[in-house]
Amino acid sequence: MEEIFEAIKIASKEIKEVILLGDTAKSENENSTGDTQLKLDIASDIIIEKVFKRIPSIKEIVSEEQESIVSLNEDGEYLIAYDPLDGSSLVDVNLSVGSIYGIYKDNFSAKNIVASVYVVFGPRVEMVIAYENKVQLFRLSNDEFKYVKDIKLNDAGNLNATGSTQMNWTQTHKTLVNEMFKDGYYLRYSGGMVPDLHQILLKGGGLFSYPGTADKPKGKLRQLFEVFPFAFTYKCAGGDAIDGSKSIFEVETTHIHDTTPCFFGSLSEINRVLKVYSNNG
Ligand code: P6P
Repeated sequence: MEEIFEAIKIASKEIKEVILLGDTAKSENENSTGDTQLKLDIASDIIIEKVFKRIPSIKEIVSEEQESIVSLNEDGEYLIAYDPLDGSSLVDVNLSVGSIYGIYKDNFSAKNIVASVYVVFGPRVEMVIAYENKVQLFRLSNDEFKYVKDIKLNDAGNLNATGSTQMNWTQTHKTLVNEMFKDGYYLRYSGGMVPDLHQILLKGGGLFSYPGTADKPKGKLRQLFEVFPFAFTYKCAGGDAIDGSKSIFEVETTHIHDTTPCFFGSLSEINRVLKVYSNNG
């Protein structure tokens, strides 16, 4: 497992340079979920696949930017699903973006995730590893990722990251969000999943929601590449993640690019979601 973390560090240093110098124009391609790919997405994907190909313990990889699974080593132990540069269009407006990695055993499913890593490319480059019930923060300094601290969520926080378009929210979701703001929560939402979830973790608590909506009943965020890795991180940090009614770890995957409604947070906020969503049907 350590060799995978080291490979992600190597890839992240290269991706940092691509972000600084790279071409942020749109490519001619679309990914498997219809998003127009930026040249940054494709460049980041190539960097990550290149470093993963050198690791014998990796059996398969699948990228959000590619249609299908890539087999690497028949006797490999781990399967990795990754989003090479989530929110990449935010680079154009100089906001933070990130890479997300879910590391699985046996098959790509919520119950089989064994580690997660994400990297935030912002004013600083930071990497968070969730493994063996620990969440550890590393920061890039003088070309080396240095350990900073362990991350733990409090029971409750005061940040509220409200994803998707409000006009498409259900009445239940509107009730949840409005009640939180009435209780004094602060709106903190950049449109980048990685920095938005990173902020809640570092500030000790709150809620990030990307619910099912009228236009996207199954949500927008992808199970394998985005939701399961962050659910694992939040769980290891003492919080939790649900789809509105049940644990994210009970969500079934039928296709590698499936999405799911998702709520990540400290325990108090997750319990609030369960209460509002169960009371309002
Ligand atoms: P919306 C970025 O495109 C992304 O996939 C996530 O990083 C982010 O949380 C979400 O979409 C933002 O979506 O609909 O709120 O703009």
